[in-house]
Amino acid sequence: MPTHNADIAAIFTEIADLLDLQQANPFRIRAYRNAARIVGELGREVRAMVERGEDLTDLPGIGDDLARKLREIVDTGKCRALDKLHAELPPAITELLHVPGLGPKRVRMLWHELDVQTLEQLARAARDGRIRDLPGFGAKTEANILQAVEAHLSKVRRIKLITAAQYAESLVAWLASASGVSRVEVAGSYRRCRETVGDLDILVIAAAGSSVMARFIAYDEAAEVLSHGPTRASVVLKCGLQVDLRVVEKAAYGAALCYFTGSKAHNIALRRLAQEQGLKLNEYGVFRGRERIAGADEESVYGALGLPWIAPELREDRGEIAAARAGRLPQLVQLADLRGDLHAHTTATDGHHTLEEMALAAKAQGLSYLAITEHSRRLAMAHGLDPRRLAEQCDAIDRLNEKLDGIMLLKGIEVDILEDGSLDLPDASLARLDLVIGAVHSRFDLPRARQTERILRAMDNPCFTMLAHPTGRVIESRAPYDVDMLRVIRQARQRGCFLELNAHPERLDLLDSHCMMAKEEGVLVAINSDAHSADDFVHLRLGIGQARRGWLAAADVLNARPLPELRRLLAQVRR
Ligand code: DGT
Ligand code: CA
Ligand code: CA
Repeated sequence: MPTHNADIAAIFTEIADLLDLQQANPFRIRAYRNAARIVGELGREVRAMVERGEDLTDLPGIGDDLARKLREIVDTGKCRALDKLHAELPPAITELLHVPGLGPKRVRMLWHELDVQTLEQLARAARDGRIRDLPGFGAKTEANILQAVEAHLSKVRRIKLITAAQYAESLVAWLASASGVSRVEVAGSYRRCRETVGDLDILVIAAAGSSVMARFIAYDEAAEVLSHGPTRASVVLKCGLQVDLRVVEKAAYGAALCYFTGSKAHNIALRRLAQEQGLKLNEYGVFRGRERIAGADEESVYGALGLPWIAPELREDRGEIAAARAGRLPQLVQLADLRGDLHAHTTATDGHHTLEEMALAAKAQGLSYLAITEHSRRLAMAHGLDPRRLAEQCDAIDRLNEKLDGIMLLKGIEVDILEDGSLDLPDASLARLDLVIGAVHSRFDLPRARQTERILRAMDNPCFTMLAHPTGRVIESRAPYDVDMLRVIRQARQRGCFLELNAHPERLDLLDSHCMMAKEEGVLVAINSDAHSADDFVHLRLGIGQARRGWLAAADVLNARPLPELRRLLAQVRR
Protein backbone atom coordinates (compact mmCIF):
# COMPACT_ATOMS: atom_id res chain seq x y z
CA MET A 1 0.00 0.00 0.00
CA PRO A 2 1.76 3.15 -1.17
CA THR A 3 1.72 5.89 1.42
CA HIS A 4 1.76 9.46 0.20
CA ASN A 5 3.07 12.48 2.05
CA ALA A 6 -0.50 13.64 2.67
CA ASP A 7 -1.28 10.31 4.40
CA ILE A 8 1.78 10.63 6.63
CA ALA A 9 0.92 14.24 7.42
CA ALA A 10 -2.62 13.17 8.37
CA ILE A 11 -1.24 10.52 10.76
CA PHE A 12 1.14 12.98 12.44
CA THR A 13 -1.58 15.61 12.72
CA GLU A 14 -3.92 13.13 14.33
CA ILE A 15 -1.22 12.07 16.81
CA ALA A 16 -0.63 15.73 17.70
CA ASP A 17 -4.38 16.33 18.14
CA LEU A 18 -4.78 13.29 20.37
CA LEU A 19 -1.72 14.19 22.43
CA ASP A 20 -3.18 17.66 22.77
CA LEU A 21 -6.37 16.16 24.19
CA GLN A 22 -4.26 14.16 26.63
CA GLN A 23 -2.44 17.33 27.70
CA ALA A 24 0.87 15.77 26.73
CA ASN A 25 4.18 17.64 26.63
CA PRO A 26 3.75 20.69 24.34
CA PHE A 27 7.17 20.18 22.76
CA ARG A 28 6.22 16.67 21.73
CA ILE A 29 2.95 17.92 20.28
CA ARG A 30 4.73 20.68 18.38
CA ALA A 31 7.27 18.21 16.99
CA TYR A 32 4.47 16.17 15.41
CA ARG A 33 2.70 19.25 14.07
CA ASN A 34 5.93 20.55 12.52
CA ALA A 35 6.68 17.17 11.00
CA ALA A 36 3.15 16.98 9.57
CA ARG A 37 3.56 20.37 7.93
CA ILE A 38 7.01 19.64 6.58
CA VAL A 39 6.07 16.26 5.13
CA GLY A 40 2.74 17.55 3.79
CA GLU A 41 4.45 20.34 1.86
CA LEU A 42 7.52 18.45 0.78
CA GLY A 43 8.11 18.55 -2.97
CA ARG A 44 9.08 14.86 -3.19
CA GLU A 45 7.63 11.67 -1.78
CA VAL A 46 8.99 10.40 1.56
CA ARG A 47 8.21 6.89 0.33
CA ALA A 48 10.71 7.30 -2.51
CA MET A 49 13.33 8.57 -0.05
CA VAL A 50 12.82 5.49 2.13
CA GLU A 51 13.05 3.20 -0.90
CA ARG A 52 16.32 4.83 -1.91
CA GLY A 53 17.66 4.49 1.63
CA GLU A 54 18.09 8.25 2.06
CA ASP A 55 18.70 9.65 5.52
CA LEU A 56 15.33 11.03 6.64
CA THR A 57 16.88 13.00 9.48
CA ASP A 58 18.21 15.34 6.78
CA LEU A 59 14.65 16.64 6.52
CA PRO A 60 14.03 19.71 8.65
CA GLY A 61 12.38 18.92 11.97
CA ILE A 62 12.88 15.15 11.64
CA GLY A 63 15.00 13.46 14.32
CA ASP A 64 15.72 9.77 14.88
CA ASP A 65 12.37 9.01 16.48
CA LEU A 66 10.26 10.64 13.77
CA ALA A 67 12.47 9.13 11.06
CA ARG A 68 11.75 5.69 12.51
CA LYS A 69 8.04 6.45 12.49
CA LEU A 70 8.23 7.65 8.88
CA ARG A 71 9.81 4.37 7.85
CA GLU A 72 7.23 2.43 9.84
CA ILE A 73 4.36 4.30 8.12
CA VAL A 74 5.89 3.82 4.66
CA ASP A 75 6.50 0.11 5.30
CA THR A 76 3.23 -0.79 7.02
CA GLY A 77 0.81 2.06 6.23
CA LYS A 78 0.27 2.37 9.99
CA CYS A 79 1.83 3.87 13.06
CA ARG A 80 1.76 2.04 16.39
CA ALA A 81 1.98 5.29 18.35
CA LEU A 82 -1.33 6.32 16.75
CA ASP A 83 -2.93 2.92 17.35
CA LYS A 84 -2.01 3.23 21.02
CA LEU A 85 -3.65 6.66 21.26
CA HIS A 86 -6.75 5.35 19.50
CA ALA A 87 -7.06 2.71 22.20
CA GLU A 88 -7.05 5.45 24.84
CA LEU A 89 -9.39 8.05 23.30
CA PRO A 90 -12.75 7.99 21.45
CA PRO A 91 -12.19 7.32 17.74
CA ALA A 92 -13.83 10.40 16.18
CA ILE A 93 -12.96 12.95 18.82
CA THR A 94 -10.32 14.78 16.77
CA GLU A 95 -13.13 15.92 14.42
CA LEU A 96 -14.31 18.17 17.23
CA LEU A 97 -11.01 20.02 17.18
CA HIS A 98 -11.70 21.12 13.61
CA VAL A 99 -14.81 23.06 14.61
CA PRO A 100 -13.84 26.75 14.69
CA GLY A 101 -13.79 27.98 18.29
CA LEU A 102 -13.08 24.59 19.85
CA GLY A 103 -9.61 23.95 21.20
CA PRO A 104 -8.34 20.93 23.17
CA LYS A 105 -9.46 22.37 26.48
CA ARG A 106 -13.07 22.85 25.41
CA VAL A 107 -13.20 19.51 23.60
CA ARG A 108 -11.95 17.79 26.76
CA MET A 109 -14.65 19.50 28.80
CA LEU A 110 -17.41 18.57 26.32
CA TRP A 111 -16.22 14.99 26.35
CA HIS A 112 -15.83 14.61 30.11
CA GLU A 113 -18.92 16.58 31.16
CA LEU A 114 -21.40 15.78 28.38
CA ASP A 115 -19.90 12.65 26.83
CA VAL A 116 -19.75 14.44 23.45
CA GLN A 117 -17.48 12.39 21.16
CA THR A 118 -18.67 13.14 17.61
CA LEU A 119 -19.82 16.13 15.57
CA GLU A 120 -23.39 14.83 15.55
CA GLN A 121 -23.40 14.55 19.34
CA LEU A 122 -21.94 18.05 19.56
CA ALA A 123 -24.72 19.48 17.37
CA ARG A 124 -27.36 17.68 19.44
CA ALA A 125 -25.92 18.93 22.74
CA ALA A 126 -25.93 22.49 21.38
CA ARG A 127 -29.51 22.20 20.10
CA ASP A 128 -30.62 20.79 23.47
CA GLY A 129 -29.06 23.78 25.24
CA ARG A 130 -26.76 21.57 27.32
CA ILE A 131 -23.53 23.37 26.46
CA ARG A 132 -24.31 26.85 27.79
CA ASP A 133 -24.04 25.81 31.44
CA LEU A 134 -20.52 24.43 31.16
CA PRO A 135 -17.91 26.66 32.82
CA GLY A 136 -16.48 29.12 30.28
CA PHE A 137 -19.11 28.50 27.59
CA GLY A 138 -22.42 30.44 27.78
CA ALA A 139 -25.43 30.80 25.44
CA LYS A 140 -23.57 32.86 22.83
CA THR A 141 -20.75 30.35 22.57
CA GLU A 142 -23.28 27.56 22.32
CA ALA A 143 -25.02 29.29 19.40
CA ASN A 144 -21.66 29.87 17.69
CA ILE A 145 -20.72 26.23 18.13
CA LEU A 146 -24.00 25.07 16.65
CA GLN A 147 -23.59 27.34 13.65
CA ALA A 148 -19.98 26.27 13.14
CA VAL A 149 -20.70 22.56 13.43
CA GLU A 150 -23.64 22.77 11.03
CA ALA A 151 -21.55 24.66 8.50
CA HIS A 152 -18.79 22.10 8.98
CA LEU A 153 -21.11 19.11 8.51
CA SER A 154 -22.67 20.52 5.34
CA LYS A 155 -19.40 21.63 3.76
CA VAL A 156 -18.28 19.70 0.70
CA ARG A 157 -14.80 18.51 1.22
CA ARG A 158 -12.25 19.73 -1.34
CA ILE A 159 -8.58 18.90 -1.27
CA LYS A 160 -5.59 21.08 -1.99
CA LEU A 161 -4.01 20.78 -5.43
CA ILE A 162 -0.63 19.64 -4.06
CA THR A 163 -2.30 16.80 -2.16
CA ALA A 164 -4.42 15.81 -5.16
CA ALA A 165 -1.22 15.71 -7.22
CA GLN A 166 0.28 13.05 -4.95
CA TYR A 167 -2.74 10.77 -5.39
CA ALA A 168 -3.14 11.56 -9.09
CA GLU A 169 0.46 10.95 -10.07
CA SER A 170 0.72 7.46 -8.63
CA LEU A 171 -2.69 6.43 -9.97
CA VAL A 172 -1.76 7.70 -13.45
CA ALA A 173 1.46 5.67 -13.34
CA TRP A 174 -0.51 2.60 -12.29
CA LEU A 175 -3.05 2.98 -15.11
CA ALA A 176 -0.40 3.79 -17.72
CA SER A 177 1.20 0.40 -17.14
CA ALA A 178 -2.01 -1.48 -18.02
CA SER A 179 -2.01 -3.34 -21.32
CA GLY A 180 -3.31 -1.52 -24.40
CA VAL A 181 -3.16 1.94 -22.83
CA SER A 182 -1.70 4.65 -25.06
CA ARG A 183 -2.58 7.75 -23.07
CA VAL A 184 -3.64 8.72 -19.54
CA GLU A 185 -4.46 12.24 -18.49
CA VAL A 186 -6.13 13.92 -15.52
CA ALA A 187 -8.82 16.35 -16.68
CA GLY A 188 -11.35 18.33 -14.58
CA SER A 189 -10.47 21.06 -12.13
CA TYR A 190 -7.08 19.41 -11.64
CA ARG A 191 -6.06 20.17 -15.21
CA ARG A 192 -7.43 23.68 -14.88
CA CYS A 193 -5.08 24.09 -11.88
CA ARG A 194 -7.79 25.11 -9.47
CA GLU A 195 -6.38 25.59 -5.97
CA THR A 196 -8.57 22.77 -4.65
CA VAL A 197 -10.26 19.84 -6.38
CA GLY A 198 -13.50 18.05 -5.54
CA ASP A 199 -12.63 14.82 -7.35
CA LEU A 200 -10.27 13.52 -10.03
CA ASP A 201 -11.45 12.92 -13.60
CA ILE A 202 -9.11 10.63 -15.50
CA LEU A 203 -9.25 9.98 -19.21
CA VAL A 204 -7.63 7.01 -20.93
CA ILE A 205 -7.20 5.90 -24.52
CA ALA A 206 -7.10 2.11 -24.52
CA ALA A 207 -7.28 -0.56 -27.20
CA ALA A 208 -10.12 -3.10 -27.11
CA GLY A 209 -9.37 -5.80 -24.53
CA SER A 210 -7.17 -3.52 -22.44
CA SER A 211 -6.78 -4.43 -18.77
CA VAL A 212 -7.12 -0.80 -17.67
CA MET A 213 -10.61 -1.09 -16.14
CA ALA A 214 -9.73 -4.19 -14.16
CA ARG A 215 -6.56 -2.51 -13.03
CA PHE A 216 -8.41 0.61 -11.91
CA ILE A 217 -10.84 -1.40 -9.77
CA ALA A 218 -7.97 -3.42 -8.32
CA TYR A 219 -5.90 -0.35 -7.35
CA ASP A 220 -4.73 -0.98 -3.82
CA GLU A 221 -5.57 2.55 -2.70
CA ALA A 222 -9.20 2.12 -3.79
CA ALA A 223 -11.47 1.69 -0.78
CA GLU A 224 -14.82 1.46 -2.52
CA VAL A 225 -16.06 0.95 -6.09
CA LEU A 226 -19.05 3.24 -6.70
CA SER A 227 -19.79 2.13 -10.26
CA HIS A 228 -18.11 -0.01 -12.83
CA GLY A 229 -18.85 -0.50 -16.54
CA PRO A 230 -16.89 -1.19 -19.73
CA THR A 231 -15.94 2.47 -20.41
CA ARG A 232 -16.55 4.27 -17.13
CA ALA A 233 -16.04 3.64 -13.45
CA SER A 234 -15.80 5.55 -10.20
CA VAL A 235 -13.96 4.64 -7.04
CA VAL A 236 -13.31 6.30 -3.71
CA LEU A 237 -9.72 6.13 -2.55
CA LYS A 238 -8.83 5.36 1.05
CA CYS A 239 -7.99 9.03 1.57
CA GLY A 240 -11.62 9.89 0.71
CA LEU A 241 -10.94 11.29 -2.76
CA GLN A 242 -13.30 10.15 -5.53
CA VAL A 243 -11.87 9.27 -8.94
CA ASP A 244 -13.94 9.04 -12.13
CA LEU A 245 -12.35 7.11 -14.99
CA ARG A 246 -13.39 7.25 -18.64
CA VAL A 247 -11.99 5.07 -21.38
CA VAL A 248 -12.40 6.65 -24.81
CA GLU A 249 -11.51 5.85 -28.39
CA LYS A 250 -8.67 7.69 -30.06
CA ALA A 251 -10.89 9.51 -32.56
CA ALA A 252 -12.90 11.13 -29.73
CA TYR A 253 -10.10 11.77 -27.28
CA GLY A 254 -9.79 15.54 -27.84
CA ALA A 255 -13.54 16.07 -27.52
CA ALA A 256 -13.68 13.98 -24.35
CA LEU A 257 -10.65 15.76 -22.89
CA CYS A 258 -12.25 19.09 -23.64
CA TYR A 259 -15.58 18.02 -22.13
CA PHE A 260 -14.12 16.53 -18.95
CA THR A 261 -11.67 19.35 -18.43
CA GLY A 262 -14.58 21.76 -18.22
CA SER A 263 -15.33 23.95 -16.58
CA LYS A 264 -19.00 23.28 -16.94
CA ALA A 265 -19.57 26.98 -17.68
CA HIS A 266 -16.90 26.91 -20.39
CA ASN A 267 -18.49 23.78 -21.91
CA ILE A 268 -21.90 25.38 -22.03
CA ALA A 269 -20.54 28.51 -23.68
CA LEU A 270 -18.65 26.41 -26.25
CA ARG A 271 -21.72 24.35 -27.02
CA ARG A 272 -23.73 27.53 -27.58
CA LEU A 273 -21.05 28.78 -29.95
CA ALA A 274 -21.23 25.49 -31.86
CA GLN A 275 -25.01 25.75 -32.14
CA GLU A 276 -24.75 29.27 -33.52
CA GLN A 277 -22.62 27.82 -36.30
CA GLY A 278 -25.06 25.01 -37.02
CA LEU A 279 -22.74 22.46 -35.39
CA LYS A 280 -23.17 20.04 -32.52
CA LEU A 281 -20.52 19.65 -29.82
CA ASN A 282 -20.44 16.84 -27.29
CA GLU A 283 -17.92 14.58 -25.59
CA TYR A 284 -17.57 12.51 -28.80
CA GLY A 285 -16.70 15.29 -31.19
CA VAL A 286 -17.90 18.23 -33.26
CA PHE A 287 -20.61 17.17 -35.71
CA ARG A 288 -22.13 18.70 -38.81
CA GLY A 289 -25.30 16.70 -39.19
CA ARG A 290 -24.12 13.13 -38.61
CA GLU A 291 -20.61 13.70 -39.80
CA ARG A 292 -17.90 14.08 -37.15
CA ILE A 293 -15.71 16.94 -38.33
CA ALA A 294 -13.35 17.05 -35.33
CA GLY A 295 -12.57 15.23 -32.09
CA ALA A 296 -9.19 13.49 -32.05
CA ASP A 297 -7.39 16.34 -30.34
CA GLU A 298 -8.41 19.55 -28.62
CA GLU A 299 -6.90 21.76 -31.32
CA SER A 300 -9.25 20.22 -33.88
CA VAL A 301 -12.25 20.73 -31.62
CA TYR A 302 -11.55 24.40 -31.00
CA GLY A 303 -10.46 24.78 -34.64
CA ALA A 304 -13.80 23.45 -35.91
CA LEU A 305 -15.50 26.21 -33.90
CA GLY A 306 -13.21 28.81 -35.45
CA LEU A 307 -11.10 29.21 -32.31
CA PRO A 308 -7.45 28.74 -31.42
CA TRP A 309 -6.76 26.21 -28.64
CA ILE A 310 -7.52 27.67 -25.21
CA ALA A 311 -5.28 26.78 -22.26
CA PRO A 312 -7.14 24.76 -19.58
CA GLU A 313 -6.41 27.34 -16.87
CA LEU A 314 -8.48 29.90 -18.79
CA ARG A 315 -11.54 27.71 -19.25
CA GLU A 316 -13.86 29.31 -16.70
CA ASP A 317 -16.14 31.32 -19.00
CA ARG A 318 -14.51 34.55 -17.89
CA GLY A 319 -14.09 36.04 -21.35
CA GLU A 320 -11.71 33.45 -22.80
CA ILE A 321 -13.98 32.53 -25.69
CA ALA A 322 -14.44 36.13 -26.79
CA ALA A 323 -10.69 36.69 -26.43
CA ALA A 324 -10.00 33.58 -28.50
CA ARG A 325 -12.41 34.71 -31.22
CA ALA A 326 -10.73 38.10 -31.34
CA GLY A 327 -7.23 36.56 -31.40
CA ARG A 328 -6.46 38.23 -28.06
CA LEU A 329 -5.67 35.24 -25.83
CA PRO A 330 -2.71 35.98 -23.55
CA GLN A 331 0.55 34.13 -24.07
CA LEU A 332 0.43 32.64 -20.55
CA VAL A 333 3.49 32.71 -18.31
CA GLN A 334 5.39 29.41 -17.93
CA LEU A 335 7.68 28.07 -15.25
CA ALA A 336 10.66 28.48 -17.56
CA ASP A 337 9.96 32.22 -17.79
CA LEU A 338 10.88 32.79 -14.15
CA ARG A 339 14.37 34.24 -13.75
CA GLY A 340 14.34 34.55 -10.00
CA ASP A 341 12.41 34.32 -6.77
CA LEU A 342 11.82 37.31 -4.51
CA HIS A 343 10.72 35.75 -1.21
CA ALA A 344 12.69 33.21 0.84
CA HIS A 345 13.75 32.50 4.42
CA THR A 346 16.82 30.90 6.00
CA THR A 347 17.91 29.54 9.36
CA ALA A 348 18.32 33.14 10.52
CA THR A 349 14.56 33.09 11.17
CA ASP A 350 12.14 30.22 10.61
CA GLY A 351 13.75 28.69 7.51
CA HIS A 352 15.51 25.33 7.57
CA HIS A 353 18.55 25.95 5.38
CA THR A 354 21.43 28.41 5.31
CA LEU A 355 21.91 31.30 2.91
CA GLU A 356 24.30 29.28 0.81
CA GLU A 357 22.10 26.17 0.74
CA MET A 358 19.12 28.26 -0.36
CA ALA A 359 21.17 30.02 -3.03
CA LEU A 360 22.42 26.74 -4.48
CA ALA A 361 18.94 25.21 -4.44
CA ALA A 362 17.52 28.23 -6.28
CA LYS A 363 20.29 27.94 -8.83
CA ALA A 364 19.57 24.23 -9.28
CA GLN A 365 15.98 25.23 -10.00
CA GLY A 366 17.26 27.33 -12.91
CA LEU A 367 16.91 30.70 -11.23
CA SER A 368 19.50 33.44 -11.51
CA TYR A 369 18.54 35.57 -8.51
CA LEU A 370 17.01 34.99 -5.11
CA ALA A 371 15.88 37.61 -2.60
CA ILE A 372 16.36 36.68 1.05
CA THR A 373 13.43 38.15 2.93
CA GLU A 374 13.36 37.14 6.59
CA HIS A 375 10.63 38.01 9.03
CA SER A 376 10.99 41.19 11.09
CA ARG A 377 11.29 41.41 14.88
CA ARG A 378 7.55 41.64 15.61
CA LEU A 379 7.21 38.02 14.54
CA ALA A 380 9.02 36.79 17.64
CA MET A 381 7.71 33.25 17.15
CA ALA A 382 9.70 33.10 13.90
CA HIS A 383 12.73 34.72 15.55
CA GLY A 384 12.27 37.82 13.37
CA LEU A 385 15.23 40.13 12.66
CA ASP A 386 15.91 43.39 14.47
CA PRO A 387 18.03 46.11 12.82
CA ARG A 388 21.29 44.67 14.13
CA ARG A 389 20.65 41.11 12.93
CA LEU A 390 19.34 42.42 9.59
CA ALA A 391 22.55 44.39 9.08
CA GLU A 392 24.58 41.28 9.91
CA GLN A 393 22.65 39.26 7.36
CA CYS A 394 23.19 41.95 4.72
CA ASP A 395 26.95 41.71 5.34
CA ALA A 396 26.79 37.93 5.10
CA ILE A 397 24.92 38.20 1.77
CA ASP A 398 27.54 40.61 0.40
CA ARG A 399 30.32 38.20 1.37
CA LEU A 400 28.51 35.20 -0.08
CA ASN A 401 27.71 36.96 -3.36
CA GLU A 402 31.44 37.40 -3.96
CA LYS A 403 31.89 33.68 -3.95
CA LEU A 404 28.63 32.51 -5.60
CA ASP A 405 28.57 31.83 -9.29
CA GLY A 406 25.46 31.84 -11.49
CA ILE A 407 23.10 33.00 -8.76
CA MET A 408 22.80 36.42 -7.13
CA LEU A 409 21.33 36.93 -3.69
CA LEU A 410 19.32 40.10 -3.15
CA LYS A 411 18.89 41.73 0.23
CA GLY A 412 15.31 41.98 1.42
CA ILE A 413 12.96 41.65 4.34
CA GLU A 414 9.42 40.46 4.90
CA VAL A 415 8.53 43.24 7.27
CA ASP A 416 5.40 43.15 9.39
CA ILE A 417 2.78 45.76 8.61
CA LEU A 418 1.73 46.88 12.08
CA GLU A 419 -1.86 47.59 12.99
CA ASP A 420 -1.54 51.30 12.25
CA GLY A 421 0.08 50.69 8.86
CA SER A 422 3.61 51.53 9.98
CA LEU A 423 6.40 49.05 9.24
CA ASP A 424 8.10 46.97 11.93
CA LEU A 425 11.63 48.29 11.19
CA PRO A 426 12.98 51.84 10.93
CA ASP A 427 13.43 53.36 7.45
CA ALA A 428 17.16 53.59 8.08
CA SER A 429 17.34 49.77 8.23
CA LEU A 430 15.08 49.30 5.22
CA ALA A 431 16.93 51.81 3.04
CA ARG A 432 19.93 49.52 2.64
CA LEU A 433 17.85 46.69 1.14
CA ASP A 434 17.17 45.82 -2.50
CA LEU A 435 13.51 45.21 -1.71
CA VAL A 436 11.06 45.46 1.14
CA ILE A 437 8.13 43.06 1.20
CA GLY A 438 5.35 44.12 3.55
CA ALA A 439 3.05 41.53 5.09
CA VAL A 440 0.09 41.42 7.43
CA HIS A 441 0.66 38.79 10.11
CA SER A 442 -1.65 40.06 12.85
CA ARG A 443 -5.08 41.59 13.41
CA PHE A 444 -6.71 39.74 10.52
CA ASP A 445 -10.01 40.73 12.09
CA LEU A 446 -9.89 44.48 11.37
CA PRO A 447 -12.98 45.81 9.57
CA ARG A 448 -12.62 46.33 5.82
CA ALA A 449 -12.08 50.10 5.89
CA ARG A 450 -9.39 49.91 8.57
CA GLN A 451 -7.64 46.90 7.05
CA THR A 452 -7.54 48.67 3.69
CA GLU A 453 -6.23 51.93 5.19
CA ARG A 454 -3.61 49.99 7.11
CA ILE A 455 -2.26 48.40 3.94
CA LEU A 456 -2.47 51.60 1.86
CA ARG A 457 -0.52 53.43 4.54
CA ALA A 458 2.18 50.76 4.57
CA MET A 459 2.49 51.00 0.79
CA ASP A 460 3.03 54.72 1.19
CA ASN A 461 6.31 54.13 3.00
CA PRO A 462 9.08 55.24 0.61
CA CYS A 463 10.94 51.95 1.18
CA PHE A 464 7.96 49.68 0.44
CA THR A 465 8.37 47.47 -2.64
CA MET A 466 5.85 44.66 -2.58
CA LEU A 467 2.80 43.37 -0.71
CA ALA A 468 3.20 39.71 0.32
CA HIS A 469 0.30 37.21 0.24
CA PRO A 470 -2.19 40.06 -0.18
CA THR A 471 -5.33 38.47 1.33
CA GLY A 472 -3.74 36.42 4.12
CA ARG A 473 -5.96 33.42 3.46
CA VAL A 474 -4.82 29.85 4.10
CA ILE A 475 -6.60 27.44 1.76
CA GLU A 476 -9.40 25.50 3.44
CA SER A 477 -8.33 26.74 6.87
CA ARG A 478 -8.18 30.51 7.28
CA ALA A 479 -10.51 32.94 5.51
CA PRO A 480 -8.97 35.98 3.80
CA TYR A 481 -9.03 39.20 5.77
CA ASP A 482 -11.50 41.77 4.58
CA VAL A 483 -9.77 44.25 2.30
CA ASP A 484 -10.71 46.35 -0.72
CA MET A 485 -8.36 44.69 -3.17
CA LEU A 486 -9.19 47.01 -6.06
CA ARG A 487 -8.12 50.01 -4.00
CA VAL A 488 -4.94 48.22 -2.94
CA ILE A 489 -4.15 47.39 -6.56
CA ARG A 490 -4.85 50.94 -7.75
CA GLN A 491 -2.64 52.31 -5.00
CA ALA A 492 0.09 49.90 -6.07
CA ARG A 493 -0.13 51.29 -9.59
CA GLN A 494 0.08 54.89 -8.42
CA ARG A 495 2.87 54.10 -6.06
CA GLY A 496 4.68 51.97 -8.67
CA CYS A 497 5.04 48.99 -6.31
CA PHE A 498 4.24 45.32 -6.78
CA LEU A 499 2.01 42.53 -5.53
CA GLU A 500 3.05 39.03 -4.67
CA LEU A 501 1.45 35.80 -5.79
CA ASN A 502 2.67 33.53 -3.02
CA ALA A 503 3.21 30.04 -4.47
CA HIS A 504 3.10 28.24 -1.14
CA PRO A 505 0.65 25.32 -1.57
CA GLU A 506 -1.55 26.55 1.27
CA ARG A 507 -1.62 30.18 0.18
CA LEU A 508 -1.76 30.71 -3.62
CA ASP A 509 -2.63 34.29 -2.87
CA LEU A 510 -3.16 36.64 -4.91
CA LEU A 511 -6.27 34.82 -6.04
CA ASP A 512 -6.75 34.31 -9.78
CA SER A 513 -9.38 37.05 -9.95
CA HIS A 514 -6.96 39.48 -8.27
CA CYS A 515 -4.28 38.61 -10.82
CA MET A 516 -6.74 39.60 -13.53
CA MET A 517 -7.36 42.88 -11.71
CA ALA A 518 -3.65 43.58 -11.32
CA LYS A 519 -3.05 42.91 -14.99
CA GLU A 520 -5.95 45.17 -15.95
CA GLU A 521 -4.51 47.97 -13.80
CA GLY A 522 -0.97 47.43 -15.07
CA VAL A 523 0.55 46.28 -11.76
CA LEU A 524 3.33 43.70 -12.02
CA VAL A 525 2.96 40.51 -9.96
CA ALA A 526 5.88 38.56 -8.46
CA ILE A 527 5.42 34.79 -8.29
CA ASN A 528 7.35 33.88 -5.14
CA SER A 529 7.98 30.55 -3.44
CA ASP A 530 8.16 31.90 0.14
CA ALA A 531 10.66 29.03 0.50
CA HIS A 532 11.46 27.99 4.04
CA SER A 533 13.64 25.13 2.86
CA ALA A 534 15.74 24.14 -0.13
CA ASP A 535 12.97 21.79 -1.29
CA ASP A 536 10.37 24.53 -1.50
CA PHE A 537 11.32 26.04 -4.86
CA VAL A 538 9.32 23.28 -6.56
CA HIS A 539 6.19 25.07 -5.35
CA LEU A 540 6.80 27.78 -7.95
CA ARG A 541 4.92 25.61 -10.44
CA LEU A 542 1.77 25.94 -8.31
CA GLY A 543 2.17 29.70 -8.39
CA ILE A 544 2.53 29.52 -12.16
CA GLY A 545 -0.74 27.56 -12.37
CA GLN A 546 -2.53 30.21 -10.33
CA ALA A 547 -0.96 33.03 -12.39
CA ARG A 548 -2.12 31.34 -15.60
CA ARG A 549 -5.63 31.10 -14.16
CA GLY A 550 -5.30 34.85 -13.64
CA TRP A 551 -4.41 35.39 -17.35
CA LEU A 552 -0.87 36.56 -16.60
CA ALA A 553 1.73 36.58 -19.37
CA ALA A 554 5.48 36.69 -18.73
CA ALA A 555 5.34 40.45 -19.32
CA ASP A 556 3.00 40.81 -16.33
CA VAL A 557 5.40 39.03 -13.98
CA LEU A 558 8.10 40.98 -12.15
CA ASN A 559 10.47 38.05 -11.60
CA ALA A 560 10.28 37.01 -15.24
CA ARG A 561 12.57 40.01 -15.85
CA PRO A 562 16.31 39.51 -16.08
CA LEU A 563 18.31 40.82 -13.14
CA PRO A 564 19.44 44.19 -14.60
CA GLU A 565 15.87 45.08 -15.53
CA LEU A 566 14.60 43.88 -12.17
CA ARG A 567 17.12 46.10 -10.42
CA ARG A 568 15.98 49.07 -12.48
CA LEU A 569 12.34 48.40 -11.57
CA LEU A 570 13.16 47.97 -7.87
CA ALA A 571 15.14 51.22 -7.86
CA GLN A 572 12.23 53.10 -9.44
CA VAL A 573 9.93 52.22 -6.55
CA ARG A 574 12.19 54.01 -4.11
CA ARG A 575 11.18 57.56 -3.51
P1 DGT B 1 -14.40 19.63 -9.00
O1 DGT B 1 -14.28 18.18 -9.23
O2 DGT B 1 -15.56 20.01 -8.17
O3 DGT B 1 -13.16 20.24 -8.49
O4 DGT B 1 -14.67 20.35 -10.43
P2 DGT B 1 -14.62 19.75 -11.91
O5 DGT B 1 -14.60 20.93 -12.83
O6 DGT B 1 -13.54 18.77 -12.06
O7 DGT B 1 -16.07 19.11 -12.06
P3 DGT B 1 -16.56 17.59 -12.16
O8 DGT B 1 -15.60 16.63 -11.61
O9 DGT B 1 -17.94 17.60 -11.57
O10 DGT B 1 -16.75 17.35 -13.70
C1 DGT B 1 -15.62 17.30 -14.57
C2 DGT B 1 -15.95 18.03 -15.82
O11 DGT B 1 -17.02 17.40 -16.52
C3 DGT B 1 -16.43 19.45 -15.60
O12 DGT B 1 -15.36 20.36 -15.41
C4 DGT B 1 -17.18 19.71 -16.86
C5 DGT B 1 -17.80 18.38 -17.19
N1 DGT B 1 -19.17 18.36 -16.72
C6 DGT B 1 -19.63 17.79 -15.60
N2 DGT B 1 -20.96 17.96 -15.50
C7 DGT B 1 -21.36 18.67 -16.58
C8 DGT B 1 -22.61 19.17 -17.06
O13 DGT B 1 -23.66 19.00 -16.45
N3 DGT B 1 -22.60 19.86 -18.23
C9 DGT B 1 -21.45 20.08 -18.92
N4 DGT B 1 -21.51 20.76 -20.06
N5 DGT B 1 -20.27 19.62 -18.50
C10 DGT B 1 -20.21 18.93 -17.35
CA1 CA C 1 -13.34 16.86 -10.80
CA1 CA D 1 -15.91 14.15 -11.50
